[in-house]
Amino acid sequence: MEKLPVEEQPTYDPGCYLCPGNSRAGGAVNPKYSETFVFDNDYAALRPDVEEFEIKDRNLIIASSERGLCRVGCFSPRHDLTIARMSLQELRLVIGMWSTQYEELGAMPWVQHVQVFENRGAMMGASNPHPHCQIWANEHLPNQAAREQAALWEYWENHGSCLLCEYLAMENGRERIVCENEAFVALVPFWAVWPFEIMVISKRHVAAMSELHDGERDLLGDVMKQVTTRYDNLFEVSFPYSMGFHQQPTDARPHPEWHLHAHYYPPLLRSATIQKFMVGYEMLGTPQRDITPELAAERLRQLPTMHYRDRI
Ligand code: H2U
Repeated sequence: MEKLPVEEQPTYDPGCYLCPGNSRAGGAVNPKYSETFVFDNDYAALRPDVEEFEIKDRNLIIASSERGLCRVGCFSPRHDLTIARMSLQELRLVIGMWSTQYEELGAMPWVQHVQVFENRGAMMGASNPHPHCQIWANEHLPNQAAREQAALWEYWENHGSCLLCEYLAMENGRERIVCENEAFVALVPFWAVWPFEIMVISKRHVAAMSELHDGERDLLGDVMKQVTTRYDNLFEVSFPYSMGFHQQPTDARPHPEWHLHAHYYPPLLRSATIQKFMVGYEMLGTPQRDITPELAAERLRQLPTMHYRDRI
């Protein structure tokens, strides 16, 4: 159980491109924001004005252009905070920002999918400890969303009910649940491949964050704080992960099959420095688990709900 020294961050870092009042690449200057702040990514991977093209070479080499928009969202003006260490009031603003972005980008006639995600920690490629997320809006569904869409739709067609509602009912009271509140459940899914992978699923059948009422938004903040606090407490380190929300496509069609959820994919396995690598057999064969989902859930469940850095 190696432990890392606590990495203290200043509340404001003059060299940080996300702190209020600081400059970013290309000369833009952040406003002196006091709550959340969203801007167009200065190195956007997707652009709205890309020229349309298609490549189809003997059905083996196939590609087409993709229009899109990339944004960055700051959770707080404070450089030193993380979701686990933010108050429920502060998290309410973050969830409001995600919901507004989903609605605003999704309302563009050509945008079919909005992906909100957070890379947390250098191990997951985050460029900066300042609490932030990315938001990508696409002209087409990306692969993961398309696979989920197909599975949810097939289940809906065959059973006349929602796959995730049924799954949640099956998991109720069982050993893969990590924590829950009145509106959300956090569990290690039966099919998890990352050691401490978690899925957060809304109890009510809603397809997007924008359908949540105020009380449910607060409960989303609560469950996210519970999950990330347990993560941090596991190895007493600011736990790295990539997480993101899956919400219904914004293609202006009804999606009764869709069910709002978030995936957390953390890389750590045994300590603050021992990480799970998806290599060898995983790359060439299939992913395999080091610990069972039930054991992972039990370990996370048994951790204190108070953040280790707040303990005296
Ligand atoms: P990540 O930490 O998940 O990499 O997100 C930060 C994003 O911020 C990243 O996509 C962008 C990078 O392109 N960025 C700017 O938009 N402006 C900057 O001045 C630096 C980084």
